[in-house]
Amino acid sequence: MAGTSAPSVAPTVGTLLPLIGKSDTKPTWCPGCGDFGVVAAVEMALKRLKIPSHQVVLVSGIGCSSNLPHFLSSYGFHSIHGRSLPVAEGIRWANHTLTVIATGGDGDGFGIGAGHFIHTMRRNVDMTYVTMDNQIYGLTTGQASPTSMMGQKTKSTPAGVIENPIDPISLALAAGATYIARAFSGDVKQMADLVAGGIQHKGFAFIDAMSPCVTYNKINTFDWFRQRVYKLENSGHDPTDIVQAWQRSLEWGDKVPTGLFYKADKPTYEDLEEVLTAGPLANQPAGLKGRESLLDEFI
Ligand SMILES: Cc1ncc(C[n+]2csc(CCOP(=O)(O)OP(=O)(O)O)c2C)c(N)n1
Ligand code: SF4
Ligand SMILES: [Mg+2]
Repeated sequence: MAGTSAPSVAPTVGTLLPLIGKSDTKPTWCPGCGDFGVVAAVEMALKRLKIPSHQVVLVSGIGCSSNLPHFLSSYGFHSIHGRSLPVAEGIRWANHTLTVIATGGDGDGFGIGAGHFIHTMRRNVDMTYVTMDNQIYGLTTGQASPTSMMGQKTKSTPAGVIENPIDPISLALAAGATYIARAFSGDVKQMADLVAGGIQHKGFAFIDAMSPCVTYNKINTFDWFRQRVYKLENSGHDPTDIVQAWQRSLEWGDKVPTGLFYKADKPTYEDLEEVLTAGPLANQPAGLKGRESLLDEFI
């Protein structure tokens, strides 16, 4: 797993602790897959913030994109399909001094994991979630996902998708995420800025990274996005105004906004959970009286 290999980055002066770098495991993604841009952006963001790699945990579900934690030198947890967020929340609550980043695909996060997505946002858990949204199930070879566009012909929809797609940005606004952004794998610098902003944000940060699947989605390609994307930061958008954020979130088609839609400062789950005021749970005494006999019984 990612955490077992030595980071390829030299320690920085001042921290004396290794920063994140590539692991010894090389990505098996198809050449040209958008996910290469996402792993590069996550690495850039963490390096820029100088967070030592042993304080970072990358958590994923299942999918091509969910292989990401293997490729960086932090701790990692490759969980099960749709469950990256509950696992990441558990890690955060066990030790809320760690930088926890959940990653995964659109199927993972907005299909099977949709319930977790909503509840993690309404709790405003202080963590970052980066979805690699290719609008398709890549790993299982090209079925429609919750973000596939109406009419798209896929392996599971030979006559075209007849369901309305989920808009992750509007969903995040409705559910209470406090940092909501869209990035594009064709602009790694902007994505790194947005991921770094999300990590620094106090609260649940969601970055929907449009990350084309070059093998199974022949519609939402790099060119499709390049012809449509424009940056919110260059358009007078005020991310503190939720009404403006709602209006921008409805734009999808001829124009696709990228950047920060919304940001708000609100108490986090960790702020409000009284038990955590005594420090990370991992450092608190377990307080299990008679645990020796319990262990005797089970070990
Ligand atoms: C409980 C469960 N249901 C279904 C699957 C099969 N499965 C694996 S990955 C996947 C979808 C992957 O799509 P996405 O999350 O968008 O990731 P991508 O491969 O596109 O990056 C599915 C349905 C599974 N592994 N576990
Ligand atoms: S199938 Fe698609 S999502 Fe999976 S690695 Fe290949 S290009 Fe990427
Ligand atoms: Mg996908």
